Amino acid sequence: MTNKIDTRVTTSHWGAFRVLTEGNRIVATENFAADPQPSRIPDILPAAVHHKTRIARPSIRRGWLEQANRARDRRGRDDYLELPWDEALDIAAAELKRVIAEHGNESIFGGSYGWASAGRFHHALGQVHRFLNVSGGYVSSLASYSTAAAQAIIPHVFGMHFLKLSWAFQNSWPTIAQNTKTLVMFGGINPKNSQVSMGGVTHHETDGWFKEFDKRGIRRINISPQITDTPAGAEWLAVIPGTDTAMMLGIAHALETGDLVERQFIEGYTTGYERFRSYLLGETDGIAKTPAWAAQICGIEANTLINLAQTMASTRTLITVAWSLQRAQNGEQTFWMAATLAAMLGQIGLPGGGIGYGYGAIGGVGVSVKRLEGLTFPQGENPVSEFIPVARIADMLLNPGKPYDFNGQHRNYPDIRLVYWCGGNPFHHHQDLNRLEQAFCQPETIIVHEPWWTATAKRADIVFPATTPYEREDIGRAMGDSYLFHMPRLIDPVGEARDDYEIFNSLAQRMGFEQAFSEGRSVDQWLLHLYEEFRQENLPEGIDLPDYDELRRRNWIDLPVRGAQFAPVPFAEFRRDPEASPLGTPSGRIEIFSQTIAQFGYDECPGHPCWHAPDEWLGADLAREFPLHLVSPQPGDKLHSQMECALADIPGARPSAIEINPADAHERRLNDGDLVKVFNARGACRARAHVSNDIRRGVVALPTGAWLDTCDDGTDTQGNPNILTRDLGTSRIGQGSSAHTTLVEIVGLAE
Ligand SMILES: Nc1nc2c(c(=O)[nH]1)N[C@H]1C(S)=C(S)[C@@H](COP(=O)(O)OP(=O)(O)OC[C@H]3O[C@@H](n4cnc5c(=O)[nH]c(N)nc54)[C@H](O)[C@@H]3O)O[C@H]1N2
Ligand SMILES: Nc1nc2c(c(=O)[nH]1)N[C@H]1C(S)=C(S)[C@@H](COP(=O)(O)OP(=O)(O)OC[C@H]3O[C@@H](n4cnc5c(=O)[nH]c(N)nc54)[C@H](O)[C@@H]3O)O[C@H]1N2
Ligand SMILES: [Mo]
Repeated sequence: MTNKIDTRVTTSHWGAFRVLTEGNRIVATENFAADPQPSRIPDILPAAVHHKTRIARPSIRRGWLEQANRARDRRGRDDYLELPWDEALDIAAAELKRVIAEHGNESIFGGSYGWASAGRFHHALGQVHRFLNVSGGYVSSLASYSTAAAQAIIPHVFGMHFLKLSWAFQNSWPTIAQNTKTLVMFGGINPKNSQVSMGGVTHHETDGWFKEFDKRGIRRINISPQITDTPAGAEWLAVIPGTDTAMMLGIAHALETGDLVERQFIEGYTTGYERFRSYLLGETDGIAKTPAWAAQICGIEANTLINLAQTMASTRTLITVAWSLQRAQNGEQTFWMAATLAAMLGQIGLPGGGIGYGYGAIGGVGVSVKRLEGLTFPQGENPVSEFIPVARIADMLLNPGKPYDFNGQHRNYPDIRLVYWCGGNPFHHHQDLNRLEQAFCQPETIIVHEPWWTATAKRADIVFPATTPYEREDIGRAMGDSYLFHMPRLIDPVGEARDDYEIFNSLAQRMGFEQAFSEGRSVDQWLLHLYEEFRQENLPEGIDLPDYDELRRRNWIDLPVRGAQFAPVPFAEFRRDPEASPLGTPSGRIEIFSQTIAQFGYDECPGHPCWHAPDEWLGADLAREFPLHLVSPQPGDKLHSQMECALADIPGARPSAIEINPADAHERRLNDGDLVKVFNARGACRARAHVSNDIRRGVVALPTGAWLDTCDDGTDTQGNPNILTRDLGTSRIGQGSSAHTTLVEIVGLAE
């Protein structure tokens, strides 16, 4: 050990940064020089990596090991025995073999949702999926918590995968700056969120682009319950949460009746407008979706909606929708209705016009970077075809065999005996955590790999301590980013932590399929192999990458894949010639009416976008008992629940702050900084009141990310909103998370 300070650059979901190490400790981090607006998330990293909540050794839950029925209901309340690696691996391998022999691989849930860490080889999800695939397969999960509803609806409307649309069919920031005159942002565009991107974002550009929009006089309209959802200077329409579809219908009505609809676009590029129009005008249900009708639902005045319709029709307008809007009941309709509104304006396919989803949600959206494929740890094929829509985890565990509908399919939940989680934190990310708690009592065995004692690790039977990216070597690269990183091993593993790869390799050895899992390669050999493959694949593209040793020496390289030529105007070819470049929908056009969806026969959707009042919103009967709408956005100071332990140590930082309007605070005799209890029929958590005019009356915002920690009466002491949220699918179309459809009440607590 020396006292010399070493510095190397690494990357992460929140971008690149320089790490200062002293011997085996990370002592500080510094900005990456080329990043115009570096994230502050790395500030907490030194404390988090060496935190006392790191899992030191393999641990097995006492009740699971010692009791005949495995004391399944003691999960979360049991203590752990620390075992030597070999013993713990023997036990885990024997248990996996037993479950496979007795119940088959279709009784193992390996969906294992989560963001894990950046790094192409050590990506925890790729590791667990490959391992379970070679073991004979597993029940997987489909889509993501982020965009499950969008992933179901967008293919019906635009005929392509939502992720393809997100990456390759969006106006780039420069195109917007040069062409857009009105930027209408449902849910805002928040630089707090574009701090991160899956795998990394090296240049944080969002704030910079908004300064540019301001300079160019682009009108910016933030439609959101929180003014802070868009950089300062935008107009704010403080919409009632869950009502954007109604608001869009009101605008659509003003377009239709004001003769502002681009009929040529509707006729040449869309199908089903007439069916939708009948609904819009109230011919089908007797309710005309007028601006006045919309106003009493969404809380924005009718005149404002009419003016907005006129502005949108008379200027180059880009409508953007935040992902959060589809993490709500019938979130599919919001995304579909936004597309319909854009189609009515007829600017889809024009530079800076049309529709865009997820700007600001993550850093990679809107950048002009060629998206390179490759550099992924191969996962192999899953011999088990069974899956669940990702957010239906508690439903699945609680209801084996029970039927449910999903995107036109009738399905049944599988009977799960063993859950394997690696790289995610369901006791942070899932809704209605009291219900998940019950669900987690069902399986015979739960295995988790984690660096930290998260709420999920504390509910597992077998816990393997995993390394963080700073304790292993990897290669970093992300979609929408031009950089390629060598991620050096900066310190030795903390405690007895091992890489996920090594853990799986040891299990595979004990289970008799080591060769199939590792292909005989060490970590170093895999890195070299994956890199060389990537290098060869890119040669014909004219991208000449240095060899691996040279990449290691240079630490990072900026690839020549950034520039306007890599960001064509979305739907321009379709607009030029819809016959020659049809969309992938049944009609080849944008489907405002979808026969496919109509045939599902779901009463929540007749086949065109429509408004249904959600079960929980400010206009619901339930609002008499629970009069505040809870939104639970992503935290600005970290990524989800990652490294929360370091933030929670800051005096006064926990429980988390809940933003509340002064009028709502006054009614409850609350002052800024007061300790409060947030509750509804599902559960309760503590929080600290942050009284602010930045949030609409009747709405409160509590970010995600606190580590669930319940006291004796079941109240979470840290401020995790998911003890309050509802665990019902968005609709039968997408079955996504509907976290934002939640009503609560707040009372002050004595300290
Ligand atoms: N109420 C509400 N809930 C939400 C949302 C919301 O808007 N509102 N948003 C949802 C969304 S969009 C998402 S994406 C989810 C996010 O939910 P998650 O993705 O589950 O959240 P993370 O905290 O990123 O969890 C990753 C876990 O992996 C661990 N980890 C990191 N690196 C490694 C590694 O190398 N190996 C192993 N084995 N583990 C590692 C981390 O310590 C962490 O515990 O939350 C969802 N939940
Ligand atoms: N710093 C940081 N950045 C992140 C993440 C993180 O954990 N930390 N997570 C990343 C991930 S996994 C994802 S999926 C994205 C998520 O990106 P988004 O889904 O876009 O972001 P959220 O922060 O969940 O929500 C954005 C805003 O939507 C508003 N909102 C909520 N409900 C409604 C509504 O009904 N109508 C309207 N108009 N507005 C509403 C809320 O005020 C909220 O602040 O963020 C990514 N970026
Ligand atoms: Mo997400």
